[in-house]
Amino acid sequence: MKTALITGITGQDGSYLAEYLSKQGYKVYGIVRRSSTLNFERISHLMDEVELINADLLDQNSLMNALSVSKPDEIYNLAAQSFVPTSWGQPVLTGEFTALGVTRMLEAMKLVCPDSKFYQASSSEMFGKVQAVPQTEETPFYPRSPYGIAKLYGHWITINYRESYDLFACSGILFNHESPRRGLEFVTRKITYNVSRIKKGEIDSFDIGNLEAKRDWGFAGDYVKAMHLMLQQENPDDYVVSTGETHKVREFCELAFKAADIDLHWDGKGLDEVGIDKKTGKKVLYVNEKFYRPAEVDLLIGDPKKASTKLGWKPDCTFESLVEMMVKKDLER
Ligand code: NAP
Ligand code: F7E
Repeated sequence: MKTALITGITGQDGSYLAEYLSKQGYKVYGIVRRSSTLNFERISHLMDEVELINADLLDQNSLMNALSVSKPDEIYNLAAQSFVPTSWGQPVLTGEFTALGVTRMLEAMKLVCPDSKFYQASSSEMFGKVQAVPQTEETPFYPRSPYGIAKLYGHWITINYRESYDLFACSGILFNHESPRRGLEFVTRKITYNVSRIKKGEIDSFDIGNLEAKRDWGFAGDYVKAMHLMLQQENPDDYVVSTGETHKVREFCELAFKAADIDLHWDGKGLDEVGIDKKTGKKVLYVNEKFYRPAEVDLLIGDPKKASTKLGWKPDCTFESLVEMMVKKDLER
């Protein structure tokens, strides 16, 4: 039986990965940080299958202890401060978790279990103001937020430990991936959750930011399979994981309302733009400057060719079925 340790197991990806590895017959450990209220909603159905260890990315000894206890064949480093707007409000903390946290994990691995395999959760946010379209493993980076910059540090320190100490360390450059378990502050879940509340008559409308931003959105359940595949290869390497399609936030809104049987049309321009329910004439969506970012990433679209040819990975869930799945789950909630 193989053993895996997941940091960030209580997060969106951690929960899907734990489920997937457990189904593959792995013994799964996860690190969790202490909080005054339990935060295991996403893994509540897995509590008999995973073993949790208290540790924090800020605490080197706790990470070393987690590795000594679990003796993992594979380490998936998913823990991070992952919300981009928070990274402007808390740039130093974001650096501590999302950048230096990676070095702490790699140091712990080097000292405790150098023969383990390591996966680092890198991000398409590292491409930021994109230098090529579509983005590949060779595209130069130009991050646009403290989060993107912290991820870039995590990416390079992973490569550096691989080259310096011959560790089996891989970095997955994952483009946005979503699910019904996505945090409510991210745009996709914010939209599907609030559309479901409008449909149920709980609210009349909600506010949104930049409708023109374009993202390459996939399904988290597909993407965790790529993480696992990277650690099954003969040699460690870095891979872009994406769908190869891009869509505007505006399109996501239109499809989400449609999935709840509401036809949306737009009126006004820029900050005065509103989304209107065609049938009732009610204003259901307002653009609000508050959700604009100090520096935006306008366009992301990844080329998943390397992951497809070398890992044999491809996503199953389409953009349309992702939106429908998320709205359906929120309506059922
Ligand atoms: P998420 O839902 O925000 O989960 C983040 C996880 O990190 C949570 O389990 C959180 O624990 C944990 N964590 C945060 N700070 C920690 C600390 N100091 N010590 C220990 N654990 C800590 O993120 P996600 O969407 O699953 O993403 C997983 C990883 O992939 C992240 O590194 C993210 O930056 C990266 N990524 C995500 C995407 C995407 O589209 N989802 C794309 C590219 C890369 P609590 O529950 O205690 O807060
Ligand atoms: O924003 C625009 C916003 O917060 C997407 C993280 O998982 O993926 C995620 O980062 C876009 C941006 O995700 C609102 O301006 C408009 O252009 O859902 P998001 P993100 O910033 O792309 C990457 C790959 C990661 O690595 C990150 O960890 O949507 N947008 N209106 C809005 N965004 C939010 N949050 N809220 C709005 O109201």
